[in-house]
Amino acid sequence: MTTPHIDPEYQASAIEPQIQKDWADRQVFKVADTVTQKHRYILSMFPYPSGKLHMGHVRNYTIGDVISRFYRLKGEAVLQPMGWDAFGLPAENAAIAHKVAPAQWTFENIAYMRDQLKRLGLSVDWDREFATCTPEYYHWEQWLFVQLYKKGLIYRKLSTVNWDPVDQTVLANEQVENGRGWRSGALVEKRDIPMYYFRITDYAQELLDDLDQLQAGWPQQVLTMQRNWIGRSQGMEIIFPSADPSRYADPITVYTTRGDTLMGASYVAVAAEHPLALQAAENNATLKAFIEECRMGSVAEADLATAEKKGMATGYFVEHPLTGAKLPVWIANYVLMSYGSGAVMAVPAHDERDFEFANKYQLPIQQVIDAQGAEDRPFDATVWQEWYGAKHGKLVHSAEFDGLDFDTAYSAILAKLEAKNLGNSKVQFRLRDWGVSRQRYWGCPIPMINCTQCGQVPVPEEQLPVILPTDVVPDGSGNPLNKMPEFYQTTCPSCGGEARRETDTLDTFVESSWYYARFASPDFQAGLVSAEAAQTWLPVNQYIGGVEHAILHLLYARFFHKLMRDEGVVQGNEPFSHLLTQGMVLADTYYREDANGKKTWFNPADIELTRDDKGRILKAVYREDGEEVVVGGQEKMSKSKNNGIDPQQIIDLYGADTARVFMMFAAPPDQSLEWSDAGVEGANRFLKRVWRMTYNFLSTGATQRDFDASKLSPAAQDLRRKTHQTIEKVSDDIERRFAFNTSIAALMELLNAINKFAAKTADDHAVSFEAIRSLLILLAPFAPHLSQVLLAELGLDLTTQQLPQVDPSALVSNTQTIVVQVNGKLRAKLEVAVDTDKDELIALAKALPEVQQFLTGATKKEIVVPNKLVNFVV
Ligand code: ANZ
Ligand code: ZN
Repeated sequence: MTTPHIDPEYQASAIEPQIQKDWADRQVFKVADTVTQKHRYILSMFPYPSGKLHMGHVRNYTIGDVISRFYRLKGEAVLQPMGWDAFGLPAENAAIAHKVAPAQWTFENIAYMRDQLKRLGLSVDWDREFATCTPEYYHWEQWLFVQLYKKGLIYRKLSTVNWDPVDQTVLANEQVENGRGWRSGALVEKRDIPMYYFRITDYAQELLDDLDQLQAGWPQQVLTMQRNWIGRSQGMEIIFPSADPSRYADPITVYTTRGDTLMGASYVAVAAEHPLALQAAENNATLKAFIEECRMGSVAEADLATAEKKGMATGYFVEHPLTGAKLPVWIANYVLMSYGSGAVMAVPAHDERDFEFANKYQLPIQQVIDAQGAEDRPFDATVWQEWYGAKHGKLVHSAEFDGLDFDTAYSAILAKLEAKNLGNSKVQFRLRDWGVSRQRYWGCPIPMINCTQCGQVPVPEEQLPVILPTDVVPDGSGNPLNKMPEFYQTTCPSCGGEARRETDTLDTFVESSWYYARFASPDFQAGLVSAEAAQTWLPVNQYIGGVEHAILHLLYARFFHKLMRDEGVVQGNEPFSHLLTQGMVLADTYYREDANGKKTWFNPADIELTRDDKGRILKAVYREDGEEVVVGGQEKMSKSKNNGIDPQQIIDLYGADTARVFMMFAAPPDQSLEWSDAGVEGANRFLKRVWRMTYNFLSTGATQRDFDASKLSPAAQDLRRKTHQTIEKVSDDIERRFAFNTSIAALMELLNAINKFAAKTADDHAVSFEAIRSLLILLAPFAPHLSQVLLAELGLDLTTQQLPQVDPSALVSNTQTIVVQVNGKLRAKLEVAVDTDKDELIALAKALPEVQQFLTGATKKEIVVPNKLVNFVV
């Protein structure tokens, strides 16, 4: 016996800091900007430095780390970086609340959270860390902005914002509460101010088409969300000439996907901002008031769809392009200025919104599509959808087009319109250009200069970056940059005259749209990313993050990749070849309700539970006052339900390895994970048992040694088989389907098998060694600290280990089951060695008591199918 020099008991707090220091000292996770060996880029969405880590972070970064460590074990060079999405509103809010500069607040948070991340034991190349709020980073964002502006891919136009008249500041949508400013409580007004826009619509078709390239690597659900957001629609533009050109010369163009219903158009509706509406309102105070009312309302599409339909006649008329009939033009609140041409041909019989509107204002409703079999029923407003159906069908009441089906009618009507120059085929996208100006301080300065002579002039490249002053404490009353002449006073690069620097900053989505590229060469001084580094590391092989970013962030990052590609900075069409969207982390909720129905939420950490023997909660008590609380069920961890569990507490109590194993074991990564104290304890127990088992093995003094696999005892062969089955399963589970939970379950089984195996001979110990070594290496992606310590005791350095290889011969089972029948009826089963000969099988079968009782008479025939069955015919 020998005494190992590790503790007999697993002490995470004693080993984790030591191992983390070792990784840092030896720079184990450092990779170069360019490598030639097989390599892989694994990226978890970088965090906003909000103050401290939450469980969602821990899950996200553990998933990325398990994948990174797995591929490192496969011998690949893995880039796993970490940084900070460091601009944004919370820093300004903190500044207002605590009178501390956003920069200081941000960097303090970063320091704290970096420490927390390091304590999770992530295999990150920390030399690549950056924060997006540093000039070294946003320099290149500004550079790209200038290039795109010069190319016409960025433009400036007026747009409507929420204006707080007391604070004299622009409010983000989430800062407006019930129509009032969140800080001042003043009634919010709408204002039109100039803003910069990225022409993302120029890329709409490509953003849609390239989703096909992601088919294999992205969740279907995310691809669908992207597709819907881009919203390609195939339709036609139809021109309705003015019926009275002396009053209004321009025709009205509408966009429709239902050209087949043209003969049922009974009025035309325009948006409140449509030029014709504005002209009609010039001498009409009621119309003017109505337009103003529409402008004040919500601009969210979802609200518009459900809002009560409202409208007013303009007094203008247009001509139907085919019949020449006079149709009235109405202003309607359900028509968006920002979609199509801001005008629709209304077909009340076949469009629900038009129908509601026509009923309300007594406008004609004309059926033009046949709804099978329902024609002769009288019209009934309450069942109109059933009556007409919104679907395609044969045309009726449509003159020459009667009887045609959708496709033929559509083409025939389009052809006729085209011949008259009153229509054309048209593709429309729901996607809008991306407005990026924010009237905020804590963001990347927009590199533009406003000159009264020359207009908008981009900052010359050699003057970049435009540096954001960092010693500023905003007080909530407008953008402080507007009060800093030292920032905004400048000269025009074009005429040399006095000019004013743009004080708006960029939407923080811009920083997160290209950070993945910067990580490939974070110190590169001559551009966004070096060509060689981009060539090596891009695209990201595996991106991991929350599904809440499934639309905007991913769309903007895909857009930026294409912009950078067209700028010659990166290659390829897409930034992320594979995407994993992690599920939410849920926890129990506890509350009390007062007489007014107001709920107070209690943190699970402050609740004492009494359970029955099946683990069901009998009673939940708030520790502070010993009184009961109501158990509210599992919900997403959030501030509003006060059910967040602080990862730090778990790490302090059990160690990072336990937290990691629990998270990976409790649920597949893309599904919700229910927090459970019992689960955490279970994970911890498992690691303790691994430690104990290894300790006991070390105590025997056995070491690695070769053995002849064919000469092992059956029990030793069984353990070998289990070992190699586990290697095969875990490798496959991780690589092919990210099934971390079943991988850990397999490792638990292997541990049991090792514990059950009573090693006696030197060969037995060698088989145990192989099993333990395999277990520890396979466990390393999940519990890297524990694995490294225990492997070191076995004389192995985890950081240079490779994934164990499956020995196919070890997988072959050396025994098998033989079915024993009497007169074709199953009577018993035999466990025998493979290829046991015929006579021995008969003898063994006959000896079985279950068989013997049927073999009383003479046996007529003995049938043996080798390796399968024995049948006695009596
Ligand atoms: C006539 C019609 C008849 C329509 C019918 C629908 C059903 P998607 O598929 O989303 O592109 N539309 C066009 N521009 C609009 C705007 N600015 N604001 C509100 N609605 C607008 O939808 C296209 C349909 O949305 C168009 O087809 C138009 O109504 C409406 F039985 O035209 B349809
Ligand atoms: Zn000028």
